[in-house]
Amino acid sequence: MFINWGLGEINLKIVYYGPALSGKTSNLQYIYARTPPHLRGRLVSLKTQQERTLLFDFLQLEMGKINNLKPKFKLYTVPGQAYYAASRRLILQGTDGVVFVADSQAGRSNENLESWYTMEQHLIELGYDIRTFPIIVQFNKRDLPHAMPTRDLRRLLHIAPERQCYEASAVSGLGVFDTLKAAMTAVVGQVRKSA
Ligand SMILES: Nc1nc2c(ncn2[C@@H]2O[C@H](COP(=O)(O)OP(=O)(O)OP(=O)(O)O)[C@@H](O)[C@H]2O)c(=O)[nH]1
Ligand SMILES: [Mg+2]
Repeated sequence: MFINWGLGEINLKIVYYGPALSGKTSNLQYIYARTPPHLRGRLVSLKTQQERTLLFDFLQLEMGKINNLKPKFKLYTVPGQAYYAASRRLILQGTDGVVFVADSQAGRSNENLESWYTMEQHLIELGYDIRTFPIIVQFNKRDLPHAMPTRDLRRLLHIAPERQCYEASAVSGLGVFDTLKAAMTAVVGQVRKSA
């Protein structure tokens, strides 16, 4: 979080994290396409020729005022491919919340699990208390025939029963804004608590 008192702005960072090809970039692309231009900046995507995220995607959104401060949400994605671990850790630095985008396909269990644990590891190393830190879980690719039942996904990732998870299909947009709203609410709630 960064407050610019001069401009009356509060900057909040949310990182979309998850395994390779789970749909992180697709979330940001859908949000960008469906947000009125005066509320959003450019979608910046640093990507490979094969449309894979190389470093990150970035999108800034503006919202109504909170306590007389105008919130600006900076949304980032991490690159999911295994060898970009250092970039993922770097991008998590200073974040106010995370959206974990899991791939619902049964064949992606190991990748989901590995990504979940390395995310927790990075957050702990960066000094976050993962028991209270806002982590919103999205089960993406619900439209695919081999999507696992959500209760199995919850069990796989050891997700506590009280944690709400969002089903999504990022290409069609199903659940994308529900996930985003939950993340924004959680992040703002956390800031209010610490203020
Ligand atoms: N059927 C289906 N395909 C999806 C969905 N979300 C994303 N995809 C597809 O999955 C592929 C990967 O999506 P991306 O959004 O680029 O995935 P990513 O998580 O950003 O991948 P990395 O940048 O490599 O980490 C693309 O071909 C998307 O069109 C979904 O909900 N359903
Ligand atoms: Mg990507």
